[in-house]
Amino acid sequence: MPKKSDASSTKSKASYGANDIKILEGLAPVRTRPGMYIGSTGAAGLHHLVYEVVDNAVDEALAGYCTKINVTINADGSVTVEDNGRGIPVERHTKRKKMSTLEVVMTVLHAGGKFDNDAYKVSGGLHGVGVSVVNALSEKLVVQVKRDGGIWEMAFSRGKTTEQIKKIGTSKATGTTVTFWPDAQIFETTDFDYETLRVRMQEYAFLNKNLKISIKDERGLVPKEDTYCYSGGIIDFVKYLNDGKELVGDIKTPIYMEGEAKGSEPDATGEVEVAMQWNTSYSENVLAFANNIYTPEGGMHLEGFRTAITSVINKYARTQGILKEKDKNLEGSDVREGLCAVISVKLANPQFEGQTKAKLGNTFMRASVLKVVTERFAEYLEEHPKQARAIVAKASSAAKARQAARKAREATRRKGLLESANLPGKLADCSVKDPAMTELFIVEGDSAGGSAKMARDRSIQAILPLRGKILNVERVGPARALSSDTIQNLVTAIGTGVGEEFNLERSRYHKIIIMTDADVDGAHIRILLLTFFYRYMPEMIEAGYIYIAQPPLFQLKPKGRRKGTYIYTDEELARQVKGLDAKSYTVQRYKGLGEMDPEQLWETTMEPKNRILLKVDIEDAMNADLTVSDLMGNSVEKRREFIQSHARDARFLDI
Ligand code: 1YM
Repeated sequence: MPKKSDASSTKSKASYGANDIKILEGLAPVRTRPGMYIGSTGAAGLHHLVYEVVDNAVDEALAGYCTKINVTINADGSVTVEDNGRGIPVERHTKRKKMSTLEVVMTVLHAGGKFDNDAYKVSGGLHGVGVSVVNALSEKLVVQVKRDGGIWEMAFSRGKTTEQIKKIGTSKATGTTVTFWPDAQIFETTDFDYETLRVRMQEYAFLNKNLKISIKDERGLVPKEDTYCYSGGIIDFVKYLNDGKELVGDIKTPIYMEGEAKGSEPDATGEVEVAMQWNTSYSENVLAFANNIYTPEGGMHLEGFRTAITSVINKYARTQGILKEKDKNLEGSDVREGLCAVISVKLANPQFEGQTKAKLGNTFMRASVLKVVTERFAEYLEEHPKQARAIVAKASSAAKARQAARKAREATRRKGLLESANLPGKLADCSVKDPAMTELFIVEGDSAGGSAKMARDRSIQAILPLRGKILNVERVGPARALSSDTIQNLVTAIGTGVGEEFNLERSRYHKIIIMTDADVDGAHIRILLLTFFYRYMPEMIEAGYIYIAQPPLFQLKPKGRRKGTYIYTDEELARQVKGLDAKSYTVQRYKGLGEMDPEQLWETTMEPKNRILLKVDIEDAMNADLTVSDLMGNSVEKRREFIQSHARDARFLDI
């Protein structure tokens, strides 16, 4: 029987019998090959220790006995995880008569009632290894259990018992508290990052409704604390992801579907939950989880979900006559345009596959998710005709845009826009043909373009002036984007093509340098260009081919001299003029590149030996996507804020 993932529902369950534990092996192998158990000994592995302990507490919540989990990064760098569940059993273990059950749980690999087939294990970290692994990899670990009216304590070092179980007090409450000091002999770093843990705790709270999770950092002068608890669970997760976005069909509350998962094998059981809501953007944001673990590579649950929504929407569109007999079916990518969804499945024996073990392999989950979503979503569409029409309309317009974009790409190819003979007239190309040596400056406006053409080293530097602003590709579909002259010129000059036809090897330059004015308009054009690259040529960013030039903001000139020093930031200017007599110098402020003569532009911004170039990189594609959508989506407020705060600073590169 699947357990409900509602942490507030308390169920009666026969209490754990100490006999249920299966004895496996000791902890020595964990210390010899830590990577096998926690993935790595870097920062990721270190944080995994916390998740492993929290997973135990979350399991207790899923079983219906725990409602609150507190995580604290202590002042000395250790971490404490506390729950208000039943407490790990402390009585003597039936098979290992000399040991308490608590000691077995802490010192024996894979020990735990959770590993029984009948008592099904729901949570469990990426490797599902349990708290004994954390013990093995900690210089010290202290566990306290409140249970049966008493408080019990035990201590360990590197997995070995250092203090036997003893009763240290009485308490009417129940729960488990684990404090551990990660072993510096094992980990490359033992410094926990609050943000990393905070984000993960918020995710746990979204995925387990009504479970209250607090996280605290007591290391700094000002302690940090955040508390999460969501009565809507993944419905609240989707609302959070869609915050500030314009919604399709006025569907203010995400569509929610749940049901049982069942396969033919006896242990193939679990549960399925999905929440989804479309926004008017062009991107897809579907997050799939299995047993509270994010599966970025997808897997069976995601496959079932995708198949279901595509077929339900097509079927509905046909029966309603929105799709005519001659019309082609809507494709998966059409129905997922603008879709934000969270899929969360919980199952007995999860199999994580793929390179990074980030893909769910249990095949029964495909059919289970397919069934739940097909039934529930079809019902939803029947019951909400207005919303259903809006969803189908969004998918149909995506299909039209897809067909138009294909035509535009074909036309691009037919016109030979990718052939160098058809390079845009505005491009002042360089003479060297080896892309590894050449650079393309994208310059705002014809006047700056003129200066740049005069200033450049024409053997290796090409100049492409852009007239006015480029389209916001976040807000128009690919058909419009690719038919714009400015974008066509850009694509042709670069030479790689876009979309399915993109080919990095055809890039005509290995440095594409965005050179815009240091004012608000310049900042705006820069972000529009970055959005274009992010959406249409992300490979160029990944290859490290996209740069931002940094022109100076000021020239500080001693009176009577022809030449002064160039200054690139406000702070630097303040530093330089401090203590100078105001009458002894002048400050020239450059508002635009056009104000510099070609010689100055060369010296300060283009000459390889002097200039400052900032490489654009996408460290975390998911965050980048959120940031770009935030900035370029519909929230005028966020965009204005951004432009104001970055107008004078070209170093906003974490986009
Ligand atoms: C801060 C970490 O480990 N909580 C926790 C663990 C257990 C129980 C309750 C528990 C489980 C069961 C019965 C059961 C564990 N028990 C075991 C084992 N928090 C934390 N809270 N009674 C208590 O699963 O039947 C392993 S974990 F094996 F002893 F049952």
